[in-house]
Parts: sequence; structure tokens; C-alpha cells
Amino acid sequence: MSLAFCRDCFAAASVPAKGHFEQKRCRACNSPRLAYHPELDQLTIAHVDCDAFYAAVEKRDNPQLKDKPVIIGGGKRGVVATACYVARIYGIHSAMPMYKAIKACPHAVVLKPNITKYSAVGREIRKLFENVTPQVEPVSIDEAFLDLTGTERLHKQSAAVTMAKLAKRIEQEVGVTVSVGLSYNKFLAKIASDLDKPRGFSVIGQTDVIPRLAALPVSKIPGVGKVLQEKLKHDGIERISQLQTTDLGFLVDRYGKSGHWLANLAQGQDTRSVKPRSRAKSLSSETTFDTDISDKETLLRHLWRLCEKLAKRAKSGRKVGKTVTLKLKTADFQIRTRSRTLARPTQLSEILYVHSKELLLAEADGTAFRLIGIGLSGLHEDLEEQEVDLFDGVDERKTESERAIDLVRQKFGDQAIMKGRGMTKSTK
Ligand code: TTP
Ligand code: CA
Repeated sequence: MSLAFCRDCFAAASVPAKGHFEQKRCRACNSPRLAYHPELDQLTIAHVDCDAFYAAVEKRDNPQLKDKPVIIGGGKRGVVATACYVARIYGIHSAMPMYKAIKACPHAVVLKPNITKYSAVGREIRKLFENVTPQVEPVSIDEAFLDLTGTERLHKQSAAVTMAKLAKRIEQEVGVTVSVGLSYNKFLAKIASDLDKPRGFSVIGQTDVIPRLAALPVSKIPGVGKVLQEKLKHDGIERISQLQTTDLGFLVDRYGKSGHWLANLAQGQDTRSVKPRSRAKSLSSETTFDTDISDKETLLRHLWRLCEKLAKRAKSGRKVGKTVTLKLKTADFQIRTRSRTLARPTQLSEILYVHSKELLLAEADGTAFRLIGIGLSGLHEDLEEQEVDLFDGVDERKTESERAIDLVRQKFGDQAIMKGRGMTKSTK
């Protein structure tokens, strides 16, 4: 199997036995999109991520938008969900307040998100992933890890060529572009897919892992959010190169378990395997009241406790889920269920609460209820340290603080920290 090939016509390119691969264009089709890596035929863990996903779907459906700056967002929160790559030239990015985005690019086309449509496109893409390997671990609506180990014989080509063909097929059949990262573990595949966006194809192998990581800021490590970045900065660490050379003892002293994790990732070490979606479809928790309740505040207190309970189970089972369902039973035994699907999967009580609270407030109109429950479905494996929860209306500090609370509880038990909203009025 060749160590170089064309990403447009898939012709193999010859690699000199010694010296550098310097070929600039494909000899068969003249494309400049050549992939080369000295370990290209050995790497089998891929991460695929759609480029400017929501915007790409809208551009696909309205060709007049093709070269225009397009921003998806607005709505209640008034922030940018995503901006196409044209709009990014003006400095527009996800989570930016919409008024700032419009100021930076007044002629941008602004569209409201159509999550139902994007989810359908996401499912279509996932099916194409599953055509190349059953080992597909979805990460979010538009990205997944694929383990192609052992597929080389079946496809009669390297995992690299399989992935490049898959990227082309997604473009042709679905009409959006993706970026592919290929490496020997999940962390590196994820880092790689981000290196060459959009329509990218990046490869990281054992031979180049240290310098490739060294060049990046610590913020590129999935899970290193703003709070951890600040702490690292305070210790003079802003780049992965600095993590590579910092004494492990110091990192563990300062950051505990996370110190180990950071040190390993900085060396490109990640032992997590690609885990296809789990079969358990949902988790739920409910409580029947001693006496029927119609008071909003009391219902909300019960709801918060259920969210905490459910989040705990999701975390211990290493599950994240995308659909939050509120269940209510009225005093006369009528069951009401209300659901909401999130853009990103979650396992955090804060996020479960924000969404289920809205669902509950719409129902708490004075009706007396005898039972309240909450469910989380669309489950798949937790992404461990990844930032899966940061997008759904709860700010990053809150979710990081929840993670910090979890750590304290692991050590000292559940009662070590109680959030005010779970307490009854008399104990507050
Ligand atoms: P991302 O994969 O983070 O971003 P993207 O696909 O738009 O762009 P990139 O090319 O950099 O991958 O998110 C996927 C979709 O999730 C995105 O199109 C919109 C949505 N999203 C939000 O709604 N809010 C957010 O803050 C982010 C980051 C994404
Ligand atoms: Ca994306």
C-alpha cells in the first residue's frame, strides 16, 4: 500500500526511497490535494468533523448563498451557532453575540437554525460512516470517531484511502464537506481533523507526534476549557510544548488527576478505544409525591434533585444523551411527557435542569401533579474529558464548576456539596 495518494482521483503517488516527498500535484489528475505520511498505511483511527456544519447545510440547500458570509444563530440566546468560512474571515465565530457578529460583517446573511434538518443530515452522514466500519463512535451531530483497524483487507486499501473516499462520497451524496484526522489514537485523530479545515485531511504518526503537538496551544486539548487554560497560564503554560517539558510531579501536584491526563496527552498518549453507540437507549428517574403538588417552586426543587440523580447515573455509566424528557402524572393519573433534543449530548445536571425547567414551567399552570420524572435518551458513551456540554445555554463556568463539584463528591461523598436549589425552603 502506498504512502502517498491523490485525494481527488485516489491514484497512488510514488514516494522516493530516501529523501522527502516533494511532489506537488497528482500525475494522473493534476490535483494539488495529495496525502503523504511515512506511516500512512499503518494508521487506522480517524476523526471526521463536518465543516461549518449548520451553515454548510444551508448553503447546500440554497446555492445563492454559496460565496456569501452566512451566520446561523440568533433566536432566544442571540448568539452565533456557527459561521461559514467566508464569515469567519470577518472574525465571526460560534458563541459570539449576534450583534457583534453583525457589526463585524453587516452584509452577512443571518439564518435561524433548523435543528431537525441538521439532525437528519447528521444521521445520513453517520450511515455513510457505518458503511466503512461498524466501529463508529458519534461525538456530536456532525462528528465521529471511526476505528478502521482490520478493514484494510475488506476494502483492499489502506484506512487512509478509505477515509479519503468516504470524505468524497459525503461531499457527493450529502452535499457538505468534512475534515478528516487520521492517527493511532482518538486524541491525535481529533487534533488532526482540526489542523487543516475545511476539506482537510491531516495525518499524525509516531514519527511526527511530538513536534505536531508542540506547535499547538493548550486550548486545543479537548477538555481544556477557559478555567483550566487560565490556571495553566498562571503557571506559565500556554503551549503543549511546555506541557511536554514540564515535570510530571509538578503537574500532578498542581492539577491532580488532570495533571496526569495533560502530561499523557502532551506526549500523544491516549488509551481510550473507539466505542460504538451503546445499546441502552435511555436513563430515567422519577418520584411519586406523598401528596399532590401544584406549586411551581416545589416542583422545581424535585426536578433539580432528579436532574442531579440522573446526571449521577449518566456519569457513573459513562453515558451522555441528547434528548431530555420530562414526565408528569396529574392527580387524575393523566401522563404528560414533553421532550427536547439538544444540539450536543450531555450528562450534566445543570444542562438537564435548564431544559427540563423550561418544559416544566410550560406545564405548571396550577395543575396538581402526583409524579414527576426526567429521562435522558439518545445515549452513547461519554467522551471522558471532552467538552460535550458547553453549547446548550449553560455557560462554561457552570459546567466546569459542576465537574469540580463531582471531583469533590468523589472524594468526600454526595453531602459534601449541596446546591441551594435542591434544599427545601426551611433549610436554605
Ligand atoms: P462545530 O463542529 O464545533 O463547528 P462547525 O461544524 O460549525 O465548524 P468547524 O468547521 O469548525 O467544525 O459544531 C457543529 C455544529 O454545532 C455547528 O455547525 C453549530 C452547532 N454549534 C452551536 O450551536 N453552538 C456552538 O457554540 C458550537 C461550537 C456549535
Ligand atoms: Ca464541525
